[in-house]
Amino acid sequence: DATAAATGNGEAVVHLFQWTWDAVANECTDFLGPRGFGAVKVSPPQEHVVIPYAEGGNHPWWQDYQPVSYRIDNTRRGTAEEFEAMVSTCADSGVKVYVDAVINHMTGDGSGTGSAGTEWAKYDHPDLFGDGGAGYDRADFGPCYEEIADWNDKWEVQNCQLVGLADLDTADPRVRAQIRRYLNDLVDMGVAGFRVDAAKHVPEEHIGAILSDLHEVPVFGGRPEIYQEVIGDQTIPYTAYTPYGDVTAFDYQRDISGRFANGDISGLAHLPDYGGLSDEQATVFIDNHDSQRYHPTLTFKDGDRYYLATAFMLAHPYGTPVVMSSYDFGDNVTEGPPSTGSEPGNPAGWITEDADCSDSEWVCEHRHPAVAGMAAFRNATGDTPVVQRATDGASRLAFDRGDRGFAAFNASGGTWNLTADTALPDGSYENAAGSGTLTVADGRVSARVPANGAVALHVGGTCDDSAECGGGTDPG
Ligand code: ARE
Ligand code: CA
Repeated sequence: DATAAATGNGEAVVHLFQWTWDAVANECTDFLGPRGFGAVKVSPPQEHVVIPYAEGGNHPWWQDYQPVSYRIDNTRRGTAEEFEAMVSTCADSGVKVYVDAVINHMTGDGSGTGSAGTEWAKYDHPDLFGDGGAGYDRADFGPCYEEIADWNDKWEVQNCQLVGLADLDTADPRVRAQIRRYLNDLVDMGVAGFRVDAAKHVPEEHIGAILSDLHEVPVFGGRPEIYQEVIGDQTIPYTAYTPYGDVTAFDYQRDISGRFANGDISGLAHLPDYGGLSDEQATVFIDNHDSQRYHPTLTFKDGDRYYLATAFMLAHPYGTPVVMSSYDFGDNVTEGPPSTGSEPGNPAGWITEDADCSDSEWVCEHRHPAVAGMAAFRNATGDTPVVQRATDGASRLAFDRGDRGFAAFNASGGTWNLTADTALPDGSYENAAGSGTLTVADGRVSARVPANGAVALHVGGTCDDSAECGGGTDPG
């Protein structure tokens, strides 16, 4: 594929939520690698609780977030062999695998048998690596054994229990060593990064200690990429965690998704450091697997406007972008986390079958025509600065990315007939955020930007004289 040859793989991440390892591997080969996406974030790979579900025998997605052990040999998404094959297949396509690392806690109340067959109780996880050599017992949890009650009390938020999940004593060197062993085992398999789940609930200096000597990533080299899930507030700011890796910019998520939902985007050429997070420190996203259920400002259910926001995220240099890729969970939206067994309308089978983007249950936001070409745009534009070129009312915005790219966003219901200056070299360019060809002549571009759509042109996306533009691209 010419696109891959032209651009290589960059920083854009796709979260293939709940996809099986086999399906992720196929997507790396068929789509993510060739399109220049740099990484895929996968669901937590460790052994998890098995929660009986409503009729139909299905299980809720959130059982993944209750570790029983650090074995990866049997989760809802596949075997250890399939996991390792996925990591190497993705690397062959230049795509890094990022793991969702659940390190703050283990299971909730009760007891049972985990997905790989390990017996567990809330404060008893006797066999962490499947070799009988290490376990957690009550002394490895705490110091608080109650649920977080006062969210304005930093000590409670970090040491008590998030939704009743047994909170690990991450001050304890033995606990740190077990977590580090889990992460390093993954790195040794080729895992190149981690989303640290519930990082806000682990004291920041403990995160620093746990991550301090992670192994070098095979194939790609360097330390694993880290992004920490922190929903910052006055009690615990995002910036508490910046010494240890990137941090999820929920303030960006709320602002950008809200503005695209409201058609209020003309001021977005230059973005603030959301929550105090610099461009280099922020992980950005339009929605994630929690927000799309609990606070759904803008999701795939909103159609074109959602994809427009995602294209904007990929076109604008602020932060490291994560594209959400979902399964259709119907009308199942709640105001807060669901209680056990309370999620109706999540049909059996959806979250364990291999994903296939021709199957409507897997939404595959990352393959949408407004999104699919935008990793290549991001790769082509690199760190070049944003130069605003046009606005029209509150809902329309166009900017250059240095002399590497030009993009226009139209969050209104009518076509935007736009003529603007651009530093992009004269020539004919494929629209990376839609279809068709646009011409830059005498330093100006004219475009009909569709209602609730975008155009995005970049160097390397130039139409070859002989080739039909709209299919492939000419790397020359
Ligand atoms: C489930 C049941 C619970 C039950 C528990 C234990 O739903 O009723 O008590 O199990 O038996 C996911 C689900 C949870 C689920 C959990 C474990 O969302 O419903 O609990 O898995 O199976 C806070 C945290 C943030 C967290 C969000 C959800 O700070 O870290 O809450 N997000 C991550 C993941 C989740 C995951 C977990 C953490 C746990 O992304 O998917 O939970 O591993 C304000 C605060 C925020 C707070 C937010 C909650 O904004 O500032 O800090 O986020 O409200 O909306
Ligand atoms: Ca904790």
